[in-house]
Amino acid sequence: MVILIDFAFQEFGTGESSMFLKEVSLTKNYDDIIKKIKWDDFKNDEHYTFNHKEQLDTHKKFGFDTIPESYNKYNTIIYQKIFTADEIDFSEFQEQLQVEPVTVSFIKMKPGNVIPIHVDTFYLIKKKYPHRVNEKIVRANIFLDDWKWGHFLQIDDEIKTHWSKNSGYMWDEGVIHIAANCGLHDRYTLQVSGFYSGTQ
Ligand SMILES: O=C(O)CCC(=O)C(=O)O
Ligand SMILES: [Fe+2]
Repeated sequence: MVILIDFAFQEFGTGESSMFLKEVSLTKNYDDIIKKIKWDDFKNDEHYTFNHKEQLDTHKKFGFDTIPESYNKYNTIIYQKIFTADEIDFSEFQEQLQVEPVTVSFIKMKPGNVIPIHVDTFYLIKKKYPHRVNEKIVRANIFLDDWKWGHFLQIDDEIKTHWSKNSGYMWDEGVIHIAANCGLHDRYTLQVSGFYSGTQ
């Protein structure tokens, strides 16, 4: 077991040079948008099943040849509303995050659910823009509420808690992460994925 942890640390430890990770924040309040969404229409209990294959390599790095079967469609449910540019102001993301958004979404995670260990592969972005795959592709993941007990985000080997509403992190495909709601309240996040135009 110790050997596995060591291995994981070497692969994904903070010294990993290909890892792009920074703290980010937004100023707009999204409460009204959250309230208006008919969340039940956006239930996705196949998110993890769908991602199984592409995350196998991630899991192998931690010593698992398969993804543990105890993850299933009952404990990996997310509600994900994807926005078009008509529905939400994309210019904020360009100005405040220096990201040219390709996909923007809100995720609601009810208590008792997790998004197991994974990396974001940006598969759809790469497919849509094959001539831009050499550009820096990132995801900003912003908390839409103040931290509540039992709400976690693990990035690499650090567990993040006690966050403030509208703060978050931006990462690239080299950054392994986990989201979990072991609390009593719904957990809300915003994802902005696209091309990073910042300098650092
Ligand atoms: O909700 C979160 O904190 C993380 C979401 C995530 O990992 C993703 O959308 O790829
Ligand atoms: Fe992710």
